[in-house]
Amino acid sequence: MDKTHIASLLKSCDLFPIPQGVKLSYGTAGFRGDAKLLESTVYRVGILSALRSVKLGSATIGLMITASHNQVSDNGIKVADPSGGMLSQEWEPFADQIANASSPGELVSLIRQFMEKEEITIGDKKSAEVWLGRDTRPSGESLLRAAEIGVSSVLGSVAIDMGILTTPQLHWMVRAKNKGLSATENDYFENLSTSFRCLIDLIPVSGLEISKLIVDGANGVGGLKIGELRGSLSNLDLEIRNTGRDGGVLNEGVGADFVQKEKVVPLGFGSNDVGMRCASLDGDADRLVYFYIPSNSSSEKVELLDGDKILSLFALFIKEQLNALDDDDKEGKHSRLGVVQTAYANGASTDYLKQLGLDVAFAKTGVKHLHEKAAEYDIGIYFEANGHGTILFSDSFLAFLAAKQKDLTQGSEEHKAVSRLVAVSNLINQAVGDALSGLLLVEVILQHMGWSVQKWNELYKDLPSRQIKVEVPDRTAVVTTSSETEALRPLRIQDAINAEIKKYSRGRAFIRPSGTEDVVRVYAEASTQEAADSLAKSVAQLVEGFC
Ligand code: G16
Repeated sequence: MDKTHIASLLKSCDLFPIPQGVKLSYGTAGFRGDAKLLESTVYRVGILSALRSVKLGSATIGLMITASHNQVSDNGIKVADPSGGMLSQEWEPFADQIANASSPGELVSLIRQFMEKEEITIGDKKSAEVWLGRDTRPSGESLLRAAEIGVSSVLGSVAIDMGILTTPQLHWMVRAKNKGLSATENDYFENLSTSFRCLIDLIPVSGLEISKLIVDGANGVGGLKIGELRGSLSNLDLEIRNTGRDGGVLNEGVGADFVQKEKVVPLGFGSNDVGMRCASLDGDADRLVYFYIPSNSSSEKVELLDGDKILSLFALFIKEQLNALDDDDKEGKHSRLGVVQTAYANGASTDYLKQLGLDVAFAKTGVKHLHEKAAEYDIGIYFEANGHGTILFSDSFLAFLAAKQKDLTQGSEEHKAVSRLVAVSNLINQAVGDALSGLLLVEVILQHMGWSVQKWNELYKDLPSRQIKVEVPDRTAVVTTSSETEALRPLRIQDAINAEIKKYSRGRAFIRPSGTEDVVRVYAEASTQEAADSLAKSVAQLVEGFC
């Protein structure tokens, strides 16, 4: 970096003083926190993403301004790598360091050291491109400006504002752009509607009656975007509620996180919707859960079909298509199907997936961990119970499918199965979990099977579970094993948790510090709802006592 460049960096840095007494860390999904405290962080992540683009030969990097499921006054920032996946974990410590640098001088010196280590050189030519997106939070616009200034303060870097998007849209566009494909929002919509149509055309029985799906848009960007997409979809009867246009507050009593954690009816839904198939998106539309209000329900309770049930439906469908391939291919190296879950997966779902004969792997919470694991398979399906997940197809398996599609006789059962797999690989967002593409795949599979939401729910019966969040002075006091199923710190808390678990039939519980909110999360499972509630409560009390 020459003197002029350093001077310009110091000048722009002065515009965004770091808030006092705040320690930031690049968590499960980037930086999150009170939007009022984030300008300096976002500006600095702008610099990081420009450097990342230079390092990777001017590949396009994505920067998404969102705090997803968090309350509306929060915001956050996450970086999408050229593959469309999350920022390489190797760069996370640098993100932490620069976000916490206490003065412009320290920031510049950290950047210089890092550039030297990573052998990054910047010149006059255009050498970096960063695409910026934001959700509908009111704080998004000014934070986006801070990110732009951060990007532009690295010589030769260009920031492009892509407007209001869902997180998965930006990831998809970044991936497409770096593959040399056309990558506008229209391309994204067209890709979804074309591949959805293709799967609909491959449904064995035609002329089925299509029942209505009611979507809860969490008063966020997902409801708006699915509204834009609706016009180009046939064979889908959609009603969208909680679009944010009717005065509702983002994520407040609505959305996938609320419905999945509380298992109650979101605002805008009620007794008129009993038995209807309903879906909830989260604040930036990267999570999806389904639910219905049972007919015998006297309370607000819903029957929840969470990420585990979506995963099971996808696995069943993909397996059915693989079974239709001839024997050589089924046994061959190309048909390795695996699924990935986290410690939050309901025990009953894991049992079910194993009964299907699937290879079930586990990863830490956070899609970045599950994605990495799923990429080890020819077809890797990953889902967190909270509804965040997708399906990955390896390049070699896609090449194998393309060759098969050419060779097989059109209209044969095998050709149809191969065509379905190809269409799924186009429909599903392979960059990251995407509520919109996930929802379309669920809908087409239900039509393919001729199933109602109730029938789908019968795949297996969830073990009763409960999740609680506990506010503590310092959530980093809780340190877990890599599988997150045991707490290493505070010392002796795990022994106390184990003693509680022993009191319950089929009891299971764990704690972990949230990566997106200032809380410690408690998960408990047991043979009855009362027992799961009581186990969760006693573990939460232990957290309060120990932390
Ligand atoms: C983010 C991640 C998810 C993860 C969730 C957990 O979700 O993208 O993979 O499951 O955080 O958050 P925590 O660490 O607080 O439990 P989102 O939808 O908020 O981006």
